Amino acid sequence: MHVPRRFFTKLFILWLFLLTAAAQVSRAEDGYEMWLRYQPVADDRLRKTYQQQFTQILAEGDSPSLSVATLELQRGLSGLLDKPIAIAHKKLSKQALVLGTPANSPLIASLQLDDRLAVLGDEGYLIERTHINKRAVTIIAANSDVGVLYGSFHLLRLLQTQQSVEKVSIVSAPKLQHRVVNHWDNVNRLVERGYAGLSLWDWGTLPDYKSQRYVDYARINASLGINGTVINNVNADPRLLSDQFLQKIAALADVFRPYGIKVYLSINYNSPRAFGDLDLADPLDPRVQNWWKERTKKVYQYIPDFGGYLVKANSEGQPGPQDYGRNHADGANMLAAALKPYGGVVFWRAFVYSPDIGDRFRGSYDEFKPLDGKFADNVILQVKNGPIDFQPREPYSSLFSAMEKTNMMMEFQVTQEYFGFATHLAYQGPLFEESLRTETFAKGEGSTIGNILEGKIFNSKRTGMAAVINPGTDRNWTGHPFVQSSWYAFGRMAWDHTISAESAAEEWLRMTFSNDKRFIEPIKNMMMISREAGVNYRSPLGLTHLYSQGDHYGPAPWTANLERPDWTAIYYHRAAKDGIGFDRTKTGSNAIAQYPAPLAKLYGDVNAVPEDLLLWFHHVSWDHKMQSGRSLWDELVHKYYEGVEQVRSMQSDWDQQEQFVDAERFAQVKALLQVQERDAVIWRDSCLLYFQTFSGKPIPAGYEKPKHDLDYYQFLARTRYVPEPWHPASSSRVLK
Ligand code: BDP
Repeated sequence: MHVPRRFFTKLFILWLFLLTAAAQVSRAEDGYEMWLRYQPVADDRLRKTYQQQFTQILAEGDSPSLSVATLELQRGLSGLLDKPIAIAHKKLSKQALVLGTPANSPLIASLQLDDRLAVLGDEGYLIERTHINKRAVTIIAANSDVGVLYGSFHLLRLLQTQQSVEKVSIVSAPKLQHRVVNHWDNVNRLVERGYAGLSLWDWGTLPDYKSQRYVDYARINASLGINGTVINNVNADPRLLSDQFLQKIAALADVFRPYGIKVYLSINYNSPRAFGDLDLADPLDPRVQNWWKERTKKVYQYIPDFGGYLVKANSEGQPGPQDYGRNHADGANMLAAALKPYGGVVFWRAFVYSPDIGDRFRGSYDEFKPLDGKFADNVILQVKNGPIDFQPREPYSSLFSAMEKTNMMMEFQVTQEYFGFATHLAYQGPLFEESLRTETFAKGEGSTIGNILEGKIFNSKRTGMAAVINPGTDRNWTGHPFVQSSWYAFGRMAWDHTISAESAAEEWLRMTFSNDKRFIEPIKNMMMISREAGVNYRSPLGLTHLYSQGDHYGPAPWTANLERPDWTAIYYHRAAKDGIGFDRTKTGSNAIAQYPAPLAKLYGDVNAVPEDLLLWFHHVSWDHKMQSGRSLWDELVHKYYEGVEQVRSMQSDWDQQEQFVDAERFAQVKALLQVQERDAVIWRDSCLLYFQTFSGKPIPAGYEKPKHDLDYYQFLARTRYVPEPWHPASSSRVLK
């Protein structure tokens, strides 16, 4: 049969067409854009409505923040609407988007919004449809240009998540003042607990070269309303306070300033000694006080809007006021006095646990409670979520309900130090939500952690929330693409602590991947179970810290005999023939007494305590009867197996999403989930086989058998690969 040549030509053209189409569909995305992708709105009808509503961006004023807001809107709208959109500074056209403050925009001023704006403070904004000069417009108005920027990101988020904005009317203001990210970056660019490449800050080329990454980093944070960044590790290198470094840091501050982000520094308490200027760092010594005044003055010469200092003192070997027989308040207040003339603040960390305290849980309360009311008003105590550390589940730190006369802020961890690093998928939104919604009964009902942070319960003057984040030089910033989602949830909840983990997850998914319902529903559920899965296969029912020293990746519940007992795993689980768990009731360490009475009562009652905290507070027998009717041992087995099954269900949820996700991110997440499943099995088997040596009970019928014996898992733990590219900077370095 003769086939005409034309046929082959057509076939070739068709092949070319299909190839290009396929390339478009699966356009590789590497996650760099995070949630600011601004892809064309897929729903045609909606895109057209948006096109009609936004024909022009009109910004009358002129300031760095306003101009980054305008450019972001232009970039966002042009992408989402799939058509170029013009910026104007004077002439108003129909269906314009008008932005500004009454002070810099006569058009906004003409709307007489003063009363409504008055309650929104420096950072709030309103977005609405209205008319100016009889023309229908959408406005973003605020008291400050940064407020306008936040409003711009909010509007873009509405479009990115495909909300109808024809009748938009939004009023928003942050509930907390200091919304801060913490970097644990060392000067040598290794990031403590980072797992996503090297530090973002390229000290070698700063201040001359300002990488685009710094700008994009600022955009990402500003899109959430984050207004502060502590750029270096709490295990701080004193060199950052030197002139050389301050020049470099000033360059970063210049990049961040238009985005409303202030720079803060972690300081080393020994700095006056490290610089070789003094031979002591006693906060009550006038020479030391003067040293800090002078250095701080220098800092402000370089960075006029510098935020302040974050301090880890007398904690895990770091220097501090106690080295001179002084207390934390003496230490913090001395720095506060140096910062005060410039409006700076001290974030003083409460993460302390002295080696001779019997129960580490009690540590920070016992040290700080006696100092309540003694801190200067520009000091904020930065308290970790849990009384121990950033464990997968902890009860809240008892300081939150106890420090009535002290400003306090929350410290969360977005980087997954205890959640499988950048390998496991563990959305932290549910953890943040659980913590923020915890009822403490500090002043009766409604005394949730969120309300305490907001200042509503103790009338605190300064409020805030911080998170340790991990972005590094990895293209997608965070290593695992889903670590981005925890950063996102943190930022949203720092703005408004009542935002739910579920809605933050949904927003993030829509912006980061797809608005398709068939994708969102299963993957949102996957995210929502991921934290609990991580708890279940690691340390269910209130167990905690079953890692080996330093390596916080895999299981080593048998870890014993270290320099300090509270660095071992056996210290935490206390497994023995008679049962398991840490007795923190009256018969034990009585740490429970640090909580308000109703909670102490609840947690102290072995039959009433929420079961997910049972072994935090009680040492119970292996036969203890659980609500399910199972014995404690059987319940433990059940939970560990459930964790593994949850990971398997996460895998199958993800496997079905190929059509909605670009090839690169799809393959990466799929592969990482495979690793997670293998690790979850290792966790489960290691822990159960080890605890079995105490309980003496079998794994009930019906469960798959552990793959190996205990020896095998112990050897595995000893030979495990652990990325640990961090080494705290030397604090004893002498600079002169
Ligand atoms: C611990 C980390 C350690 C940090 C410390 C801290 O393992 O790397 O330096 O917290 O928060 O959980 O200071």
